[in-house]
Amino acid sequence: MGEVKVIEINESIFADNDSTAQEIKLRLKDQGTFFINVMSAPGSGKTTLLTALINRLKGGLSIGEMDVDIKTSLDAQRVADATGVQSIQIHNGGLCHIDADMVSRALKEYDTAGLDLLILENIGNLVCPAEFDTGAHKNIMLLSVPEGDDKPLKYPLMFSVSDLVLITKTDTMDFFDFDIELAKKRILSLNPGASIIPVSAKTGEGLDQVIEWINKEKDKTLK
Ligand SMILES: Nc1nc2c(ncn2[C@@H]2O[C@H](COP(=O)(O)OP(=O)(O)O)[C@@H](O)[C@H]2O)c(=O)[nH]1
Ligand SMILES: [Mg+2]
Repeated sequence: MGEVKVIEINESIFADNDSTAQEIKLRLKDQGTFFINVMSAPGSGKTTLLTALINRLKGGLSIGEMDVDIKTSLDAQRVADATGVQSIQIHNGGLCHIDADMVSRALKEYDTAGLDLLILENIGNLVCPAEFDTGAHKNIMLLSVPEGDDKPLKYPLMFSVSDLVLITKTDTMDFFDFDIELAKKRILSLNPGASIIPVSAKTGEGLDQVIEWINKEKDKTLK
């Protein structure tokens, strides 16, 4: 079992989140690291999907992962064990978000030099994480089929700040009244520029498209 480093990061005392976020974006861009922030409600499939994506991407890219949770190192350990990439666990002192200053402090203890791709699995929550720029170049969110197609109406900010919305667990579509066209319409009415990809970590549906999106956005960001 790989050993996972745990970093305790408590609430930021700095109000100026956006300038810290800009510094992170520039610093990582300068060193050639594309940084993505992955958000969703608990249980919508972040760790499972990231593990599947990292296993497909790691042949061509050097990848690092950071997991934020209130307690346990379970997710970082799952990713490290299933992919072999370096994964660290951030404990954020019980908050429902992670902000740019907290990311910046975590990055002081995580040597990201040489990484092509850095992935942040944010804390499971559809409200707080959307309010804080983490310094990631792009935001990705997951909406799983069992959560329902009304979530864009209930949590509009999360859908508005996400560059890519993944509709996950599409293999369960037959068991839920999830109208995918209505979900897409609701997402696009909040965020006309969003990319939307239906995926299933179970069947592999959509994974190639997600990888294509990541590679394209990485090249655009780092050029
Ligand atoms: N049917 C199905 N279940 C999934 C899929 N992805 C994840 N799950 C299950 O959903 C649960 C939560 O997944 P997890 O990756 O821990 O979600 P997280 O809390 O967002 O990181 C687990 O029981 C997974 O096995 C999927 O594509 N299809
Ligand atoms: Mg998880």
